[in-house]
Amino acid sequence: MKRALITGITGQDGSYLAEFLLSNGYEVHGLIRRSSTFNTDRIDHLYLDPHDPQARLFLHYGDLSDSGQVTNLVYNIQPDEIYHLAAQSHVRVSFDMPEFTGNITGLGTTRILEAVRRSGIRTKFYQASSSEMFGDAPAPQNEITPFRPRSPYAAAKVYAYWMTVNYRDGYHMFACNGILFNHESPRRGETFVTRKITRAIAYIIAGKQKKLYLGNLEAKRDWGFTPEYVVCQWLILQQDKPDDYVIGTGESHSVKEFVELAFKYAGIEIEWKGVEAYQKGIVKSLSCRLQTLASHVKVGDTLIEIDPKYFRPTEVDFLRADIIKAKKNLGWVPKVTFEELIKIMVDSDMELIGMNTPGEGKKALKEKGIHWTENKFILG
Ligand code: NAP
Ligand code: F7E
Repeated sequence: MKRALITGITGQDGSYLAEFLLSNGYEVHGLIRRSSTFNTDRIDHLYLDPHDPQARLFLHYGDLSDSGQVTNLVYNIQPDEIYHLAAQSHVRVSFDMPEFTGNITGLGTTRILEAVRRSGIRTKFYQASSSEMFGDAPAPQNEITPFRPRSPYAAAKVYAYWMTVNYRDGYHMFACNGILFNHESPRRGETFVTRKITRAIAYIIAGKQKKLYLGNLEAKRDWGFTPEYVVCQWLILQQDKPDDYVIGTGESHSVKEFVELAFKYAGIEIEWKGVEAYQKGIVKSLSCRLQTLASHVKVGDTLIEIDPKYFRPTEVDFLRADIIKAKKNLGWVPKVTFEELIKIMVDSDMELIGMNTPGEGKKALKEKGIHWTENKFILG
């Protein structure tokens, strides 16, 4: 039985990766932070009491700022594979907390790499690198595109990227960077733009929220479906040689397109009025289904407004992945499309608030052999 250590197991990616590794026979260890309220929602469905002979998921307290604890854990667990996913991962927040972000998102990686080196164990190491590192480099971006980071978060990830390469070259470690473009899912944190939008739609329809306040609508991202991306994280560590890979869909869409399609799927057609960066999203028409479901929403209502507090001092305008290398070496191609991703997320947020959904998201997954039951995704 292979043994894996996941940092960031309570996050979006960590939870799907844990699910995937457990379903593939791994023993999984996760690093979690102590918090005054529960932070294990995303993995509760995987957890068994450690006394249960069936238990294969084990959680350990620790923090990326605590090198002693991290070193002890790596040494005691002796994992075959380490997936280092933990980070202060919010780009906007990194402008408010640049030093903290450098410490956790940047130096955190060095602490794990050093823990491996000092404990002398042989383990494969995965670093969660990010498309944000490309910043304003022209699209499409691939493994040889130079990094031009545009935020404290991206700068910290560039540092961690090069530390991973250095430990691979200098100490012959099996250390790899997965340079993942944005990936989303029903488990995405509520303050990232996709989830913020799909959740707001459910709340507006349920009459629990009046408006959605957003920042820059023109930014373009390459958005994929997270359960498919964690398979790549695993595939990267199963190759004969350690290497770095760009993972994305190869398609790019603006935040505005995401908003329009998500609202349309829920039954609300949006039109934009007003000046460039401060446009308002107004209800142009409503589907019959929506008129019955949410009679409080009317044609002419303003549902989306811009709040400048969500603008970033420096923005990344256009990201689109060139995934030729991943296709060739990993044999990986994403199945879930942009429109399907939106439907999956809207369905999920409507379900969470107790409403019937149009159901096309689930249908699309089923057709692709991905089973979505009780909060779990099982990749066929
Ligand atoms: P996420 O949902 O924000 O999860 C971050 C995880 O890191 C959480 O488990 C969090 O624990 C943990 N963490 C934060 N600070 C920590 C600390 N000081 N010590 C220990 N653990 C800490 O992020 P994600 O979307 O799953 O992304 C996973 C990784 O991929 C991150 O490194 C992110 O930067 C990177 N990435 C993400 C994307 C994307 O589109 N999602 C794309 C490229 C790269 P709590 O639950 O206690 O907060
Ligand atoms: O922003 C714009 C915002 O915060 C996407 C992280 O997982 O992916 C993520 O970083 C775009 C940006 O993701 C709002 O300005 C408009 O242009 O969802 P986001 P991100 O910054 O791309 C990368 C790959 C990571 O590595 C990160 O860890 O949307 N935007 N209005 C907004 N963004 C937010 N959050 N909130 C808004 O109201």
